[in-house]
Amino acid sequence: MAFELPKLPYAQEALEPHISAKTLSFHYGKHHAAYVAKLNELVAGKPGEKQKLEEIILSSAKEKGPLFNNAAQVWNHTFFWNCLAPNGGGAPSGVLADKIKAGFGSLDKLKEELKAAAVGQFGSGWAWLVLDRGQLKVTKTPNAENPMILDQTALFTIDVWEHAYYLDFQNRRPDFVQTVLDKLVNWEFVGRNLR
Ligand code: MN3
Repeated sequence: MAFELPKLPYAQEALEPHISAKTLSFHYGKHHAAYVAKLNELVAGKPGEKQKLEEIILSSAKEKGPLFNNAAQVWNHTFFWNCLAPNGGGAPSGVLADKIKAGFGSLDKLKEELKAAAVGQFGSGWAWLVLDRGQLKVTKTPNAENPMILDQTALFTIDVWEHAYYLDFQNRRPDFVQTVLDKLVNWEFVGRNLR
């Protein structure tokens, strides 16, 4: 197997009561795993087998076909799991805190922008905090698209595909997003992505 499903950085029940073990068992154990399996199928016997995930994403970004979609979804989900932590939330510190204050005025303002992006993404996709030419920005992307293909550095993301929240929140995407922002963000990981 060229690509492997990375281990979750915490136990499947570790994000409860906010995100259930049942959601993670499907979202990580089925959806994320399926993207890895499909990617392996697509690169079998091809140059992609020996490429890095990032190389595949960048080289297939123009067509946005199955190879891009599965490779990018593998990357996006691995990144998303790392953006969350049991006992997450709270406030960032250090350089990240300074940059948030300079760029958005306050952490609350940043959270408002992230929520608006996440709720405003029509259909499936992702909301992001990115570094774009030295500036923090909030963005959103449809389907599997991500900041890498726009020459931006991803700092944080929220998956807003329905499979991310439907078992726990049903149609209430805004409540899911608010819960992630208030209770689960791993600000330490987000800050590390600045470097
Ligand atoms: Mn997902």
